This record gives sequence, structure tokens and C-alpha cells, in this order.
Amino acid sequence: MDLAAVTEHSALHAKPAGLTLQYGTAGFRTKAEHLDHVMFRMGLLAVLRSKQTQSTIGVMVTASHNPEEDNGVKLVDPLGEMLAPAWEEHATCLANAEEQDVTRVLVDISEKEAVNLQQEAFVVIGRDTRPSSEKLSQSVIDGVTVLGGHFHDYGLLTTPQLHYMVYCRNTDGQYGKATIEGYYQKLSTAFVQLTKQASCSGEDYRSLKVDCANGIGALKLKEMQHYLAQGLSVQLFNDGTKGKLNHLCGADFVKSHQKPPHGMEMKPDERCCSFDGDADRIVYYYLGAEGHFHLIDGDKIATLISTFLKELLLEIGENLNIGVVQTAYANGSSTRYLEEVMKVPVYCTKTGVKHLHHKAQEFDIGVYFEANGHGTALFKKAVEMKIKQLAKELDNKKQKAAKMLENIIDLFNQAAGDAISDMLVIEAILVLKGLTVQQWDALYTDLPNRQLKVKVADRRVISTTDAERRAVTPPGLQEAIDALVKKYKLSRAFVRPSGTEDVVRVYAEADSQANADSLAQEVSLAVFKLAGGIGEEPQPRF
Ligand code: 16G
Ligand code: MG
Repeated sequence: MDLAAVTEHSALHAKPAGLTLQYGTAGFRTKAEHLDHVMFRMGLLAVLRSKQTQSTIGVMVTASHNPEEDNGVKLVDPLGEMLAPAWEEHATCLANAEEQDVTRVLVDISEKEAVNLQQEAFVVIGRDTRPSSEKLSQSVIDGVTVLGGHFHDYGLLTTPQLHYMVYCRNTDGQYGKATIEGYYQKLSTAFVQLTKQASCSGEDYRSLKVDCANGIGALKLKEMQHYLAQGLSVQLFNDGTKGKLNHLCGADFVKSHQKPPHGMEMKPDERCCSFDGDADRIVYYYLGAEGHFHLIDGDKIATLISTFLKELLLEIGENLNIGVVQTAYANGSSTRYLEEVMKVPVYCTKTGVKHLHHKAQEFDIGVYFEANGHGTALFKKAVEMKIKQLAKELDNKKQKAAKMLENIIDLFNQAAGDAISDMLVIEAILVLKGLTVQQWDALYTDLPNRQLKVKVADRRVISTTDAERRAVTPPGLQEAIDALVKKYKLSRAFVRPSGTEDVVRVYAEADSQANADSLAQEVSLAVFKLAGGIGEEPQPRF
């Protein structure tokens, strides 16, 4: 390691005095102007991680659904997964080191992690469409090169596309070609093969309105369109030519406000969906004939997918275990439907993709989705091989099911939740099952729910257990929540400190919207009183 060169370059990417940041569930995220030093240092760290794992490491510059002024960065591990927890701590340490300590921290990390400094390093970089992203990705590259690492800059990519590239590069191309064309080809071939097997013509299913949050999803969907040929025609809204990124649009806006994005022309019964700013989340929705807005979130997407997979498995007669992984935010109706009607086992993990992803890896087929629309399905390698084999051997009817499974495995992004890939999976399933968006929505009825946030002096006073469904501290809070929940029917509530914002999040559901609203408000008040609320006391707002 040329430490003198590191010191020299590091000074060009100076850390603002007094700034401390944490590598949270989604990497580092804050105002773009505070991130230059973080980017440079993550370039350094990616080189060490690459040397240690002897693999290609990814660096993605994005702040997903945050406002356009923000930015962020996260590292992608060799199999396209989120960075290992021990390295999240290294990332935090390195990002917060004072200028004179940067080289010492680098040496510490190398020693602790037994990094062979002679090893070659390779880093791939992607970025979203934010105005600040290009310059910030240059700072990453500066960090990579000063430590002698090699790199490939993919430029503009969705986050899941970068995960895909990393996965491809570390599996000798077996997963796919590590190029943007490779990605489009893999997905579109699987989609066309899959939808060919539909018995109906699918005329009604072919067009879809997509709100791209004025982000990278629009560019990439435009590029992909001609690969899909006649298979699906997408009409893009909020494609970035006029509006501001994530402003009053995108999956996060639609899910949290439970209303349509601005800038989208919706007619009753038309199938629509929204991506978030880096295209790793998707939610669907439509206007009912009566003009009501109907949201189809990650829970209902997981239900559609797992039901379809389970039916195919029954047809081929293979006893493979399938599990669905959710978080505490999953609507109670979805969990009940999956367990009681579909007889699919459901598991709950803490919020954050890495927790769901790891749990899902335990099953032959693991479907995971957060209610906010981030998710995918994972297939064990042995299962994939077995299905490929069956697709060649079985008799006609079974062979058709096995072939569909084979195609759908290729259609899912196995590295991360991916709005484009999920959209194609959903569109294919709707065509194959002959379902309209209304019929899909009618699988079960969501329990009315409400999310609120409470500002407290220090959100770390709240600690939780049981996959964030129960509060351990501060004392008395869980008892207060229990007492409030008892007042309502079909009710449930929990609180958790946010991993991305300086607030405590409150979730409540109950038999009616009015009850969900007042339960959420009462729980917010309990948090405010028992956990050191600041500012105005939560008031009834609905
Ligand atoms: C991040 C997470 C997402 C989670 C959200 C929760 C990843 C890649 N993303 O966006 O999974 O739902 O944070 O935010 O892990 P919160 O902690 O502020 O509620
Ligand atoms: Mg995102």
C-alpha cells in the first residue's frame, strides 16, 4: 500500500469537520455535498474487500428514493449480496476517521481481516441519475486507483443491475454476461419463453403504465424495450425529462402516501406500477371503477409469486420446500392468507434487505418481499439443476411446468430485488394465470394500516426483539403498546428506530382505517412520552 499517495489524495477529498456518518441498512446516505470523502474512502475499502475475497466488489452511488439533493453509496459483496456486517463496521470507521488517521485505519482493517496486499483487486462501479452522482463516482475511482485497484465503470445503472454484474463476474459468466446487453438478453429471453406458454393471447395484458420516479429506471426500461419485442409494451411516466427525481412520484411515495404518483394518467382498471429512484423496488396499483385507488404492495406481489411457484411445484410433483420471508410491516392479511389458505410457511425478519435475503437462502425456494416492494425469489443451485433436468425428462404436462420454472428462475434477479425483473415476473404470471389486476388484488383484503414517525432526542433508546415486533426498551413502552392494541379489533402495532432517518417509526393496523389511524396516533404519543420525544406532541391528525 502506497500510504503516502493515499494521504496525498485523501487531502483532496477532505472530510467536513465534525461530520460522522454510519453505514446503515442502505450504506451511507446524506446530502450529496457531504459525501466526497466517503466516496473516496469507499473506493479504498472496496479494494481491500476485493483483495480479501479475491473477487470483484461493486460500489453503487445512489440514494434510492431519497430527495434528489441527497446521495449515498453502498458496497456489493462477491455474490451480489449486501456487504458483510463486519465490513459495515470497517466502512463506518474509515468514513469517520480524521484526515491524519485514514492510513492507520486502512492498515488496521487490512491486519484485522488478514488482507493479502499483494493480491490484485477489481472493483465495478455504477451510479444513478442524480446530478451529483457522476462526480461522486469519480471520487470512488480515485480511491480505487490510489490503492492500485483495477476497475470498470459501468456508468449509469440501476442498483440491481450492478448487483447482477458483480454476481456474473464472480461466477465466471455462469449466471449471465456481465454487460448491460447480457442483462437485457437474459431477462428478455426468459420472459418471452415464459409468456409463449400462455394459452390466452394475452392481448389485454400487454400494456403497462410505469412511473419511473424520474430516475434511472426510465433510461434502462427504454433501452430494454426493443428486447421485449411484442411481449410487453410499457408506457413510461416520470421518465426524468421533466420532473425531479422521486418528487411526488416513485414507489416509496405511492406506498407511503397510498395514492397515485403525480404525472401519471390513470384510467379506471388500468394496470400501473411505480419504481423507486434506483429501480430496486416496485409496487402496482389501479383505480377501481368507482375511482378508488387500490395499492398492490410487496406483500401481494410475494403472494402472487409464491402461489404461482407452489402450483408449478405441485404439478411437477417435486417435494421442494418453499418459504416466504416478510418483515413486521407485512400486512396481517397477507401473512394469514399465505399460512392458512396457501399453506406456505412464512417467516419474519428485521427490516433491511440483507436480513430477508439471508433468511430466504435457507429454503429450496425462498421468496422474500418487504411491504415497500423490495424483493425477489432465490433458488438453491441444486434446485435449479434439478429443474433443468426435469424440463428435459418429464412427460408433457409436467415438462411444461418444469420449463416454466426453468424460465422463471432466469427471470428473477438472484442477487437483489429488482424492479425491472420483478415487473417482468409479475406480467408473465398474470398472463399465464389469466388474471386481471383486480383479480390479483382480490386474493385477500389488506387490513387498514397507518405508518407515522416520531422525533425523539436519541432514537437508540428504543431497542427491539422478535424481529422488531416488540420493544425491549425504554421500560414500560411495550406494556403501553400492548394496552393500546387491546382497545381495537384485528389490531397490531410496533415501533422501531429507523435505520435511514433520525426518527422512530410507528406502524399500526386495525379493522378500520379510523381505528388504524387512532391506534398509530396513540402509540406515537406513548413513544413521545416514554422515549424522549422532541418538538410538538403527536396530535390526532385524521
Ligand atoms: C433501506 C433498506 C430497505 C428498508 C429501509 C427501511 C436496503 C437495501 N434497503 O432502504 O430494505 O426497508 O431501509 O428504512 O436494505 P427505515 O429503517 O428508515 O425504516
Ligand atoms: Mg431503492
